[in-house]
Amino acid sequence: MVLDKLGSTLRKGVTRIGNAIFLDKKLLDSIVKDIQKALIEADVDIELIFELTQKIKKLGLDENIKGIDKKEQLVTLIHDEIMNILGGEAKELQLKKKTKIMFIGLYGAGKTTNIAKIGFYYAKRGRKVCAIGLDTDRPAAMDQLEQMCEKAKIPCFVDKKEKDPLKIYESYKKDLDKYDLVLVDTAGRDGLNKELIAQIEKIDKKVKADLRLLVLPADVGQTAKTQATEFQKALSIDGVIITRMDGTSKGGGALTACAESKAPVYFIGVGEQIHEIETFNPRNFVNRLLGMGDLASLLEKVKSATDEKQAKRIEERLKEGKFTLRDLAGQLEQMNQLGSMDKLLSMVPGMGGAAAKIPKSELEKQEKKMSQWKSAISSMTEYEIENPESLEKQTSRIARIAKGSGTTTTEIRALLKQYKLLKEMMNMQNPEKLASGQIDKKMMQKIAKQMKGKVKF
Ligand SMILES: Nc1nc2c(ncn2[C@@H]2O[C@H](COP(=O)(O)OP(=O)(O)OP(=O)(O)O)[C@@H](O)[C@H]2O)c(=O)[nH]1
Ligand SMILES: [Mg+2]
Repeated sequence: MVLDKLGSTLRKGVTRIGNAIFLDKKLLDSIVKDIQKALIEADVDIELIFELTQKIKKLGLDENIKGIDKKEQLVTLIHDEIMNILGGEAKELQLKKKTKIMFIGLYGAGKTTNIAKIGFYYAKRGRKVCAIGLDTDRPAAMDQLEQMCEKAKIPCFVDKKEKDPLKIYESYKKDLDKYDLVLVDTAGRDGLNKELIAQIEKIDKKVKADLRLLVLPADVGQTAKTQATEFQKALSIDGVIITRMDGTSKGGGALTACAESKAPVYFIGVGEQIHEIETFNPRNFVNRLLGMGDLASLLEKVKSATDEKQAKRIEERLKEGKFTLRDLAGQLEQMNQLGSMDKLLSMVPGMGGAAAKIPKSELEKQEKKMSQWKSAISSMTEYEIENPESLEKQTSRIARIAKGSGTTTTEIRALLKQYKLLKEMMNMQNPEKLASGQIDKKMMQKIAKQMKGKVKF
């Protein structure tokens, strides 16, 4: 997927918001910092990033909004703001029954390739498409268009000898009338200069294109703003195709820059193959970046990851400095609802990073162990649950619990060991520090090591 780094950071941010027990300033700062870094890497304008993250912080720190409401509003804000900087609500490219599209852009932007891609795209959707080559500047331009159109299986009109694009057009005019979508290839330049403007205007006077689409490569990043604005001023373009989104991390910059210069992006190129083109719609794009079909299902996920009562309870427990097997069981329960071990780890502030380093097979093994531990806990007496230390060296009690829960004494001991470790962790941290995700590094390493199975249970 394009912009996958930005996507994974945003998904992580949203997940951390959903899973957070304490959504405080430190946690928020750390999420905002990650989002900022990812947006900078995607080459998004620093001012846009600043505005966006200020909004997240302002809402995040608003004392009047609490709990799940705040989580929902934050996720909605991130979703909507990213969608807005990508261009907001957008319409699909509207084609008339008969449409001529002229492709405009600098050298190597992707005009010729995208004529074939878009031709292929619309031909598949039932349009009668053809292409015409009017790039008489570059020697191999006609051959390239021919080859590309052959791949797309669309007819293509070229003249390898004629040097006047207007004459080429005139000679095929009657043929072109038979098609309902005509794609016009034009020559590029190193930069937008008077000569290119004059040439395009001259061709367009003849062709009378319904749409002029600017082709921009994604690797220009946010400088796309200058290009889009200049082309818009000089040639009144109707929209943009951003190509090579697959080969750069700067695509975010190109997309947001076009949105800023009010040039709608209609398509993005995501690979060299003929079918590797996608219609661009900011809403769908952001939904995909966030890893969800739509905002509603994203919010649903955030809601189901939130157990307000559980969070309150743990918060109180931590403040009291208490942590019993019941709390551990509660966490296991919540983890089971969420469905995976890494969620449990990310619920413990500061543990998200450790979870990411654990291989999946190991997590599955741990999940199985967790379910055994859960049945072990349910075979204990109230007193044992509240005071797990009382079980230490009590071989007969441990054997009873093992038997009652269909596990082994080794597993019960492992559970007690894990509990001790977690308790140690809780005790070592003051609650504020823990809430902000500042878990002692050594302790985190110790837990991560155990989870990795280096310490045998
Ligand atoms: N990876 C990748 N490569 C692309 C994409 N779109 C175009 N390209 C490549 O970009 C290069 C330039 O594309 P062209 O279509 O020749 O560009 P042009 O604008 O017609 O260039 P000129 O005719 O020289 O002005 C080619 O090697 C294409 O294969 C894309 O979406 N992804
Ligand atoms: Mg070309």
